[in-house]
Amino acid sequence: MRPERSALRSLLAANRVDALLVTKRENVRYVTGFTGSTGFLLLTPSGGYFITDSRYATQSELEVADYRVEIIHSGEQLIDRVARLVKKRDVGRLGYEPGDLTVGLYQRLKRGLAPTRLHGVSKKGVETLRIVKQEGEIEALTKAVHRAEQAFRAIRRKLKPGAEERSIAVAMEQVMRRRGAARAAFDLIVASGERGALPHGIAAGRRMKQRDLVVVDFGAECDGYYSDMTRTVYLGKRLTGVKRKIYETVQRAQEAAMARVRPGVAFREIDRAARDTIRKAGFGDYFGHGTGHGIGLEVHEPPYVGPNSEETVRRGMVFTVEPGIYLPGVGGVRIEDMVFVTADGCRPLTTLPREWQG
Ligand SMILES: [Mn+2]
Repeated sequence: MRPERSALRSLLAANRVDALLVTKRENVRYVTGFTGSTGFLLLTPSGGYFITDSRYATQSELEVADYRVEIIHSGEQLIDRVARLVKKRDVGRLGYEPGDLTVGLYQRLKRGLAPTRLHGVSKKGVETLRIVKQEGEIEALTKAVHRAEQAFRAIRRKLKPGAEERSIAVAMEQVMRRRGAARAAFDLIVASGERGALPHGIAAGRRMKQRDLVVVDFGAECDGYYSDMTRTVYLGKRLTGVKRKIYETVQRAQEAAMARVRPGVAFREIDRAARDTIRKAGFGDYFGHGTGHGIGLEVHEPPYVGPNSEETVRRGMVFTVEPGIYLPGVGGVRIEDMVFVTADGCRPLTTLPREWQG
């Protein structure tokens, strides 16, 4: 699953740096395979160094095959070793990740490295490589989807009047872990009744009532990769009135967005397909978030499916399509699936039915 050496060299060239300090955990994992929490990668055109502390000495020997492992001494900081390694080499311009490196570490690095120039790599960072998934990554994502879906199926019949949101969330997480997921992907959302109008209403102590719409937003982590999906269930025999209207509108918005997905299409257009459907139904003011986001080693990562996105769909990308309508005092509906871009369209990774009966 590691990126090609040539792709990494191109990354350095595109940023016009002689070396790149990778500190963001997911990026370090993506490039090196290291699954621990503490470790920096100093990437150079010919390879580079993986710097960690003694707790990870054995693990890094096992996981990090392509880089020279440097273990810091006690009392030494990772960033000091980075500075020493950079000084030993001919680095005129060193790239760093401004979205991840703390101001404190940046200042310490700058002091230790003068006259090497530091260059923040944001738009052309390791994330640009992660955006198109490789086969092994699709396998991990699919596994994460299945574990989460198993959890939803297991609790589906427990969604009924009297059930407590938090108990449902706990039960779901338990199923995921028992089936082999490392953990839930995030604080699971079980938002019933008027709480459903909070797009990120983390499960609380509310008990569900007859005729509630219940938004369940859930996901699992498997082998470092995440899943993220949402189903909305109605606790009643017949869905009528405004609740029916918002449910069917969200369904149509999602279908319209998914139908637009194919290589070469602008993400803005996919967002517009969903947004127009909702606006034309009269609920434009009640859909405040983007239509979707990439997912992989992070729950939210590029590409973003929103009105301001400048990205274009490419084969091999994986992202969510998740329009929603949130009516204060009434409740919310969101339907979220993960799709994988094929040569001429997309294939959902999620398999749960999209009906309000669940
Ligand atoms: Mn999502």
